[in-house]
Amino acid sequence: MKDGKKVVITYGTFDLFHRGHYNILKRAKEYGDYLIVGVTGESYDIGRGKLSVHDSIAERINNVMDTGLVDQIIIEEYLGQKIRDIIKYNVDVFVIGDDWKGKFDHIANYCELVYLPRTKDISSTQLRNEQDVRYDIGMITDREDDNQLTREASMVSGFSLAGVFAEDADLRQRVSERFGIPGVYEDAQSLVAASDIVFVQTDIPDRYRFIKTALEGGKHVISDIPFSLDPEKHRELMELAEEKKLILISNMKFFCTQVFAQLLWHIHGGLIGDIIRMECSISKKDTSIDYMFHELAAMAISPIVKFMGAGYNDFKKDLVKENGHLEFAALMLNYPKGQAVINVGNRIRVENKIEIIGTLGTIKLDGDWWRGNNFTFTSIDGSEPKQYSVNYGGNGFRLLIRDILGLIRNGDHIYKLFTNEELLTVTEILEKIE
Ligand code: C2G
Repeated sequence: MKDGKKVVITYGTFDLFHRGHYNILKRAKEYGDYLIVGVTGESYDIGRGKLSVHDSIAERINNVMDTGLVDQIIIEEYLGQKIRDIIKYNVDVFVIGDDWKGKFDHIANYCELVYLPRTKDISSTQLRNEQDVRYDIGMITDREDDNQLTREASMVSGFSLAGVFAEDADLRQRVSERFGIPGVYEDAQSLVAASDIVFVQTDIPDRYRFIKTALEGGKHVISDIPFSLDPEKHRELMELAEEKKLILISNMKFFCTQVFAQLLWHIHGGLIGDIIRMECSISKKDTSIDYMFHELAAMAISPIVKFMGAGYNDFKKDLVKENGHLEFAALMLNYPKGQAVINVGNRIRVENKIEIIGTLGTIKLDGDWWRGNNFTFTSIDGSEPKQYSVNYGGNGFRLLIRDILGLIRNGDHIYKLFTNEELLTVTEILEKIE
């Protein structure tokens, strides 16, 4: 395609298509004869932290097409694709809004570069904020070191921070000031009343009662795991959430990642065959708190239960204690067809990893596997190992919030990717450790 025509290209998400989008397409077209528009793909947007896109890619493409200004649509799938597109489509002019001024200057090495002024007083973000029902998240905490809620909040539109409650009055004040959380509440009930979703971030012994308070107050709950060390209490919370049709979701961001979805597909889709052995290891240094051990263990047992199920035949453990404190545990679960090994180190270092050996291939996640950034698949057919990686930015809390908003908007309360039944199995295994 060229035939003496001057080719112009521009890019965008074009969510909730508005006059700002129309204007830039119209002015872009004036720079040439043939207009190509790169519409961002969903993975690409997630990768660059745009998690709140409303319209599907099909809707966004249709809206761009309906302007009648566009000659060709392409999908932008990865960072850096623009240069390849400019060469591939023999582009003469690259046009983009001046909100990107300075960021794309290197494009001038490949074609003419034009920054056009943005249309004032309109944006997709503003439209999303006007359209979306907002949900308030309140935090019940007993620590001030972890700021995942406020840090990640701004990445997903549709929710805001309701406030904070901590039993220690000084602490709640400090957390509010330090992280800019607006409301400070003097009791858990008032915080619950002011929230739509309650994030329980306390040590294990306090979780059960705070989760219960939130559910009894009719609010959705996010909590670190385990919810309780007592499976009966876990069950009680689960039943309460079910009865009230409320979301009770674990703060296991791993299950919200694309990497996890791909793993699930490989494993449950039979691509690695039957699992012969799965090993999951985790350790953190400087964890002086005793129940941190159970927290780490719960994290490491969760993927085992997810991929291998609850149907194990027997359980073995090997524990190392120092002055009565659990420092290391190797847990072994024998399944009818395979074996799972879980290594948990508290202060004692074990290499963080997940390794899944199947009859047809092996999957490995090295390092901080719970972040769900990458894995390697090696087939027994001798072909080159395949690397899968996805970057989403942040620690994943934004992905969890996105999934919760999805559930709420669909009028659903069950998180199918990791259910509370599955987590109950994890709690039951934890109970066997000591
Ligand atoms: N735009 C505009 N005026 C507005 C809003 C947006 O001129 N009020 C322009 C933007 O500057 C951009 C285009 O419309 O050139 C599409 O905007 P978005 O959908 O917000 O896309 P964006 O995130 O800017 O993606 O690879 C993607 C591109 O880098 C741009």
